[in-house]
Amino acid sequence: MTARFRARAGPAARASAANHDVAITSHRASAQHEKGSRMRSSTRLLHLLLVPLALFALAAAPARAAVTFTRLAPLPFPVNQGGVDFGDYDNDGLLDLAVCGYDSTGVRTTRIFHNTGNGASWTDIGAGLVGVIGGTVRWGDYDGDGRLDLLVTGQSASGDVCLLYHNTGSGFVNAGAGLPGVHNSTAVWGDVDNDGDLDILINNLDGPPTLLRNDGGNRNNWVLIKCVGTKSNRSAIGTRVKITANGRTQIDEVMSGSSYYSQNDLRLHFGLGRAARVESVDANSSSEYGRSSCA
Ligand SMILES: [Ca+2]
Ligand SMILES: [Ca+2]
Ligand SMILES: [Ca+2]
Repeated sequence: MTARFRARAGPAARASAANHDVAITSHRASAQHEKGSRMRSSTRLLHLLLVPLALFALAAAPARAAVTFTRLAPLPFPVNQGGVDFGDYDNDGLLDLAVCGYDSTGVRTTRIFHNTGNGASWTDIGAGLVGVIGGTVRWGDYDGDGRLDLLVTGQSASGDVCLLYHNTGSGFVNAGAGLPGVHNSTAVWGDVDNDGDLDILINNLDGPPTLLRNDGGNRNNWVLIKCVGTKSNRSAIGTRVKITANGRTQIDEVMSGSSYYSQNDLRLHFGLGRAARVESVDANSSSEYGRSSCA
């Protein structure tokens, strides 16, 4: 009896791979089948009713796209007491990586890794940045020239720092912005006065925040893009926006809660250099929760 039951359970178990509800119904019907003809009749009737209902439910259910996850290569190296940020500093369409913190040998470090294989391989570009811990790294185009610059905050070997590195197109140099040092806290970008350049908000440990207005960063042209989800995810987190202006294509993504205890302005800022118009804007946000519209 048990053997027959298990034998009948086999096909039902295999059916469960296609639909869990159908498999459970079949399994229970098989167990009751051994208890008498009256029960057999009722279970047959139940089965006859439930199977068409299950098939109807299958037909009525919205189709779900198959989802797979592929493990990529490990990120370049582990850090302790640090921060991380993604940004496409060389405008090749692949998000690159900035990292700061203690490395595996206990040395303070700040590094930029070039994404050389769609996330599968990374190359340390040897940017020569000041190493920090207890802080963060932030990509942002402070001068609107179309190339992402890097803000580095935290505790260096010589004290607390907030350093702005200018992206020259062939490397990163200290912009000499004279920003106040940040101790065990963070800094973020956002255009708080809506004048087209990115300002800086520093969240100080055990002290009031410091707001630094960018004066002169909007001498180049710029565009601010706000994305809104149409169903849920109203903040459009995860939306990737691609713009092209004067033949240069840039990408950015709406990110939330990134790096160290903080997040940037949810609007995406693109510096356009001398380009007077944006030739194309593309937002990729397909999901079962709806698409995003951007303005
Ligand atoms: Ca890149
Ligand atoms: Ca720049
Ligand atoms: Ca501003």
